[in-house]
Amino acid sequence: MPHPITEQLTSLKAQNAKGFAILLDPDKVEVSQLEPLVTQAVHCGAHFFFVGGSLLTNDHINELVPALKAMTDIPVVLFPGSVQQIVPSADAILFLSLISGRNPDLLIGNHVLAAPLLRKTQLEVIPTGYILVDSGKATTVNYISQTLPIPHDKPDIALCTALAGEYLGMRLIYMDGGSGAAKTISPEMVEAVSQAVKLPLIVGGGIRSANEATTLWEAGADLIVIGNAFEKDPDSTLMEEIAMAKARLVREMSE
Ligand code: 1GP
Repeated sequence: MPHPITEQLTSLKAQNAKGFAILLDPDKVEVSQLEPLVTQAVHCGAHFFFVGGSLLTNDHINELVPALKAMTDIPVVLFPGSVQQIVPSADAILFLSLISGRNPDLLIGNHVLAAPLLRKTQLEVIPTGYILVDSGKATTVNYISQTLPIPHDKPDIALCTALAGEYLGMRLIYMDGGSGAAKTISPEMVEAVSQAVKLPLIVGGGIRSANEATTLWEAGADLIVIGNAFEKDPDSTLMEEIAMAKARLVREMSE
């Protein structure tokens, strides 16, 4: 079976191309609001839509994903908080192992429940080492996962965790401060991980400006993920600023 999304992420890393994904929380985004967002995402060259949440209070995800797919060729990647968030019409699913935690359900239990459902779909399943990092306040994902995030100032723990994920056969590492994190993951930690592992590195949580995005890209993130900041201010110029910062950085790095 082909792995186009994994290949896209691998080539982002290989070419030092940098990218950004837009995280949509199906509880907060209505299908009727999608059109301007999709237009802006296409204009700004967003690489992916990530869809999901650690706690969903309705089943809007089942409408949101097909609606997105009907509007755009930007790949839609499930970022699931639970087995209920498997939507076959998406392009891929991050098969998240919460390797910073010690909750067996999030290391293997939910995966066993999801496996027979995934088998019936064409979704590209991407084994992802998911690492939560303390980023200033308790986030929903910390509470719902009942796990302890890695302390913000302990890059060595993140490095060893990511490396273990690579040795276990993960295809991606996703370092997350959690949605609405008070501060982003530190560039020191991102740099330590990016220098140790060969896998594409996704970084998210609390990114609110083009400067923060640039700092994380420079530290070694291949793809950054932004949810809250785009959600809170859909008419702002942030997405445009992020796209320009990315273009500037890629130009500087190639000179
Ligand atoms: C959360 O990484 C994502 O899982 C994005 O976080 O909503 O804070 O941008 P924000």
